[in-house]
Amino acid sequence: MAEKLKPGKIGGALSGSGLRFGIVVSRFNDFITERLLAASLDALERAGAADGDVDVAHVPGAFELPLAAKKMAATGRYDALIAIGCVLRGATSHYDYVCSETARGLQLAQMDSGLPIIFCVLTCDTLEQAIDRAGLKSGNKGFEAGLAAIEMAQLSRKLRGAAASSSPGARATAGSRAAAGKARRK
Ligand code: INI
Repeated sequence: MAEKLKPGKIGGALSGSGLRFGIVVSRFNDFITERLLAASLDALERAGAADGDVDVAHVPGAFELPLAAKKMAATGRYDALIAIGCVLRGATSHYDYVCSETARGLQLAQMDSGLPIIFCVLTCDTLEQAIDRAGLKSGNKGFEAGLAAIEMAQLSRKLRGAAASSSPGARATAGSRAAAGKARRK
């Protein structure tokens, strides 16, 4: 066990103030998705996000979430996105295609854009399981998604700042600033 090493910690604070969020919500199973949306908005509001800094777009079903999220990311307006959906298993394999392509598409959109896209898509065998995750026995996954969006937006800002200050150009500028300071002090 390491005893002396104190690693630098880079964390995302849970403050939504000054950050902009986009939420894309599927209308399919809206009995569930609107509850997830309400809880996400609640988390953002409690953490200090302002009215004009949160936009909500609706799409027909979970399968449409990735394209809408990708287009929202391309606007450059947001610090993080939340994708909300609910896929319920039916009698055919349709469920598997919708689940896997939605997850894959959202991950691709996130990796291509570099913008955090929080995966708030319930994939349940039964309606009861979905209800449990939208405000009943298992809490509300929408609220958790709101917190995750804030944390990832903050962390991304910090990492962008860290990258900018450790780039060769920034190091050179910092180096010449230090040299100029030394020269002035001489
Ligand atoms: N979309 C969902 O969001 N949840 C589902 O449970 C679902 N099922 O079961 O079919 C669903 N299907 C629609 C799909 O997401 C697309 O909207 C549709 O195929 C049009 O592209």
